[in-house]
Amino acid sequence: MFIKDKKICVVGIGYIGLPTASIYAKAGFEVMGYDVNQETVDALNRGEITIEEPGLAEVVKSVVASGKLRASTQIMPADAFFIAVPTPVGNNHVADISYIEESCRTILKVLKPGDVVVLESTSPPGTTMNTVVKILEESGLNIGEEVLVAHTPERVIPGKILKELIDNSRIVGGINEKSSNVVAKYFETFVKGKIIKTDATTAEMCKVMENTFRDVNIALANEMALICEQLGISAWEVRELSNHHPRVSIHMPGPGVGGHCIAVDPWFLVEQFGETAKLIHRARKINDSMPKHTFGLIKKMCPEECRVGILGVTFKPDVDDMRESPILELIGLLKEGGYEVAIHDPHVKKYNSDLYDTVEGADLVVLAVNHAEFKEVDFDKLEKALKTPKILDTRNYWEDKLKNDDRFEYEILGRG
Ligand code: SAJ
Repeated sequence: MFIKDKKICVVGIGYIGLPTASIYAKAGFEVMGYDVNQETVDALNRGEITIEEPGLAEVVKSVVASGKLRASTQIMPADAFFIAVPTPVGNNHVADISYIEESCRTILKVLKPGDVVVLESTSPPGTTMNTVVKILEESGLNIGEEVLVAHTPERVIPGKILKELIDNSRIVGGINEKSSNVVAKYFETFVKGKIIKTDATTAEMCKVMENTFRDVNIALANEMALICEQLGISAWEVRELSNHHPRVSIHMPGPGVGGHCIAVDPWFLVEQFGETAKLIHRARKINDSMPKHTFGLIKKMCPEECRVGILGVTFKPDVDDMRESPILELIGLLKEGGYEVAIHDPHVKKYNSDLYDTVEGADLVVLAVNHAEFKEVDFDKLEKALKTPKILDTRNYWEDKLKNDDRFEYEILGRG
C-alpha cells in the first residue's frame, strides 16, 4: 500500500488540527476531521473555516470540494490518528490533559492492528509514555508493535501556520524506533524542513523548552523595561543598540504574554519540577505582572477615573485569537478601577467598528496590540476624537510618527 492510500483521522479540528488536516488532504490523503463540536464539523463540511489564518480558507475550500477532507462528530476507522487538541492550564497552573485522554479513549473504539497514533498537542514531558500508551493498551493490542505511537509537536506560529507546517523542521519522537520510522513517512509527504527522529519524552521536552526559551527571554525584556523606566531612559533604544551585538537578541517588552502556548507551556515544568524550575517560574510571574504594570502607567497618565480607548485586544498582532490575551486582563483591571473602557480591534468582529467613533470622547488611548492596521492611524482624526490627547504606546509602535508631535502627551511602556 502506498503511504498516500492510508486514511488519516485528525482528532480536534481547531487552530492546529484544521491546517494539519488540510495539508494532508492537499498532499493527496483521504482525511477525516473528528471533533466534538457540531458547529465546527458542519462549517468544515460546508468548506468554511471558523478561525482567521492567512491562506487557510482557500485550501479548506478546495480540499472539501474535492472530497479529500470531511468532518464528523463520529469517530471512524482510519490508518493514522493525529491528535491536535488543547492542553490548557487551569487557574491552579496545573496542566489539563483531559482532552488528550478523551481523544485516546475515542480512538480506542476503532483502533486496530497496524494503526498509527500521533500526539501533536503540546504536552507535559512523559504524557505520551504515561498517558497515551497506557490508554491505548486497554485495547489489548501490543502498543509499539501492533500499534505505533509518536509525539510530533507542532511548532507553527499563528499567522504563518500553513507556511511553517511545510517549511519548519519536524521532531518525530516515537515510543520506539519502529514508531519513529513509520510516523516520519507521513511527514515526509509534505514537510520540506528536516525530519529529526528521537524518543517521545525528548520530543515533548523540546517543544516545551522552545516556548519556555521565548517566555524567559520576553521576561528579561520586560524586566529591562521596568529598569529603564526607573532609569529614565528608553528600553527600546537599549534593545535596538544592544541587538547590534552579534550574539545578543533581546526580545520585545510589552503589556504581557498571551496565547495558548508561551503563557501556558512553562507551567508544565513548574508543576512537575517546582523545586528546580525557579528561573522559569520567575519569568512566568514577571510576564504575568505586565498587565498590572500597564494599568499602573495608565493610572499615572489618568489618575482620575476616565474613559480609556483600547486599540487591540488579541494576544498578538495580526491575528483574531484572544486566548490568554493580557489585554483582556488589563481591561478587567481598568473596569475594576472604575475606568470606562472603549475597545477597537480590526481583527475581532465584536470590536471592529470605526476606530475614531470608538475612542470618541476618550481621555487616553492605549496602543495595546501592534496590529499592522494601526500603522495607518490618522493622528489628526485621532486628536479630534479624543477629549484629552493622551496616548500610551505599549509596543513603541508610533514613536517615529509622534516624537515631534506636541499635540499629544505621548508615553511608551519601557521609556522613563
Ligand atoms: N511577545 C512579546 N515579546 C516578544 C515576542 C512575543 O511580548 O518579543 C508576546 C506576544 O505579544 C504574545 C506572546 O508573546 O502575547 C506569544 O507570541 P509569539 O508570537 O511569541 O508566539 P505564539 O504563542 O503565537 O507561538 C509560539 C511559537 N513558539 C516559538 O516561537 C518558540 C510557535 O512556534 C509555537 O508553535 C506556538 O507557540 C505553539 O503552538 O506552541
